[in-house]
Amino acid sequence: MTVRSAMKTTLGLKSMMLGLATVAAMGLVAHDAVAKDIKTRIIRFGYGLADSSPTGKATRFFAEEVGRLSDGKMKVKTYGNGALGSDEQMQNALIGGSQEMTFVSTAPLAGMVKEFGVFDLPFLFDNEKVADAVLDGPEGRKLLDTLPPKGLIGLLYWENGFRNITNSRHEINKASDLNGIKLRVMQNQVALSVFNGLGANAIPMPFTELFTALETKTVDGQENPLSTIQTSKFYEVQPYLTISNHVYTPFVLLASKRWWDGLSTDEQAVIEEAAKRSQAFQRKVSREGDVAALAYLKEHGVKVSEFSTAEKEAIREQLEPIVSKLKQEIGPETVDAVLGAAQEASKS
Ligand code: TK8
Repeated sequence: MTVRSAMKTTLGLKSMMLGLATVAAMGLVAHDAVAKDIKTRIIRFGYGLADSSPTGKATRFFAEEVGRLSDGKMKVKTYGNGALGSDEQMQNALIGGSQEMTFVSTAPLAGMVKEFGVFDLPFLFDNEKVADAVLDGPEGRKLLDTLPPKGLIGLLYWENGFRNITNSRHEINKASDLNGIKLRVMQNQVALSVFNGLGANAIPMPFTELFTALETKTVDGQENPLSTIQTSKFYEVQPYLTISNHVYTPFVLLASKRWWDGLSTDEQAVIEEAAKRSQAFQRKVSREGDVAALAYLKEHGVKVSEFSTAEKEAIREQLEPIVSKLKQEIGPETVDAVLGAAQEASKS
């Protein structure tokens, strides 16, 4: 064998070895990637608001924190715009274990735990500071602790916010202007009773059906925080807005208990820490979003009116008999405890 051909043979052997090593390495990488993918825990997080809503942004913030805190081992996939269903449907999906996380308004939770209906009582909280103090305090925690037996983990509260009325019929400057208005309300008895008590024709409906119902005039109006009125585009079919701030609705950040119980303590700690870090961010963008939304709605031709302080006082009096009846249905101890905590927080 000449030197030249020997060299050729050696080179051939080397490139074959190199090829084999590359294939093996690729196999390892592929195996590792597959293994990593199997090891990566995927968390399906659905919600009803628009992706562009402040709370949509907060959900992505939460997802980033989970990825960071778990070194990529836990991945939150977010699905906004009601893609995974209404609040009620997602609550049931978590209970069944076919979805891992969501945030829902407390109103749909009242269908499972009647005490959550306390948050649909009008003028419960004077401002966000009072709301934060009550929700993050013992009374808020007591309500979250009612959820595990129902198959849900209530991690903590986010903010939906102070609700305002929109409609397509005429200006609403006082409660009596609600007479004959077909008003969509969230699906619980308290919201229904309050608006029927004010003279509206209250129609309970899932949030996912609301825009179409407004567009087709199946309902004349609805009530939601300003950033929702903007980002869910209700203003496109609702020329009249009344700043009423009649109810403060919390969101509850929920996890499926069936899923949660299968997590390691480290994984649970990641979710809890990410939830804590996202709460301050969510409340901040929620409040900034409401201020920006009011300017946006005015710029887009929405006619804005407002309930005066005297009108709000008159509404409180008008609703007094209904509220005292609802208090018995919700649970008088809970109502008194939450009211007491709100009065305490208002003093500081
Ligand atoms: C969004 C709902 C919404 C609520 C409603 O999923 O139903 O009107 O205010 O924010 O939870």
